[in-house]
Amino acid sequence: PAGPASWFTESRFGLFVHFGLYSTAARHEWVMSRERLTTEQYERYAEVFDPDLFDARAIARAAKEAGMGYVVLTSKHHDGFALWDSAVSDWTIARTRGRDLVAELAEAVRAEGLRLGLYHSLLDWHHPDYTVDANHPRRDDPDAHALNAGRDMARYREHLHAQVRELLTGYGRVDYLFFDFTDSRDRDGWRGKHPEDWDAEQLLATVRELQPGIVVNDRLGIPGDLVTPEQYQPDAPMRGPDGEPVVWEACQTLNGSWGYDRDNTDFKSPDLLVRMLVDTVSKDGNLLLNIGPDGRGAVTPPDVATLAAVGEWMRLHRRS
Ligand code: FUL
Repeated sequence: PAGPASWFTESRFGLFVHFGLYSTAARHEWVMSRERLTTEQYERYAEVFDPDLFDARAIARAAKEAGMGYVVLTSKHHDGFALWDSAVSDWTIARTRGRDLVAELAEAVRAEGLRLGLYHSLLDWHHPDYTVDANHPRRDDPDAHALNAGRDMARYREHLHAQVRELLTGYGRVDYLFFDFTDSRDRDGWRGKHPEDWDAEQLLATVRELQPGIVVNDRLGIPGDLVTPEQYQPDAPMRGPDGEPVVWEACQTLNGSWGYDRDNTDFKSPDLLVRMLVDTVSKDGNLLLNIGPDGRGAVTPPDVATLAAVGEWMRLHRRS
């Protein structure tokens, strides 16, 4: 695979935005799995989810002012809910509210001269063909194993490929794609998911064909352009299997949760975050720092304040 474009390693600092139906529930983006919610229970949130305060321009501006070079939005998280106008699904914000947040963000980041990234979940707890596994909300159902008999990953795979194709053909240049994730562990009597479940090689080839310059992570379960340590700082520049340097990007939360988690106020201080940024850059990595807008799409006051404080440091100390 082609190495990542230099814009990526040069910009060093990006904004991750976890936003979706789970933001309305306001108790972590894994709420559907953690609380074993049924599809019917979870669908209730779609009735009230209205991102009336989601302001892509404000988000792009905040990223720019924080000294970041790119913004990565969750086009779809593990709950399967699409933030764009997907033609192959009714489980979308376009269907419920007539919005296309990917289009809104694409326009906004370009207006700020930033690069556009998408996070796209391989897991899909809402799709009827996605098989139950150890992460799935239905895993504790007495009839869960029987459920899988009627589920067909080949059909889900078609849906996944079709949606990725939409994202990479409908929004102009997409600079970065964060697939998430391949958990191959067989656990608690459940088969894990494997690169073949996504037809990872074919999916990656399609991605590169549709967006030749794109930077793709390694969470399809096959090598990509970069590795993505999650919620930890590597103790040295990261290396590949033969000791060669690799491109890496640490993704970090502000409070341990990616999606809006109303009662979790255990925030990292701007001082700590600046140290993490310096630590990352000193080891040749990128830092992808996350915010979780609330159920209406507003960037919360602590997140606004944190980005502003880090931006202030960047203004005084960055050299490019
Ligand atoms: C993980 C996901 O399960 C989390 O919810 C989050 O999106 C993180 C960045 O990746 O694998």
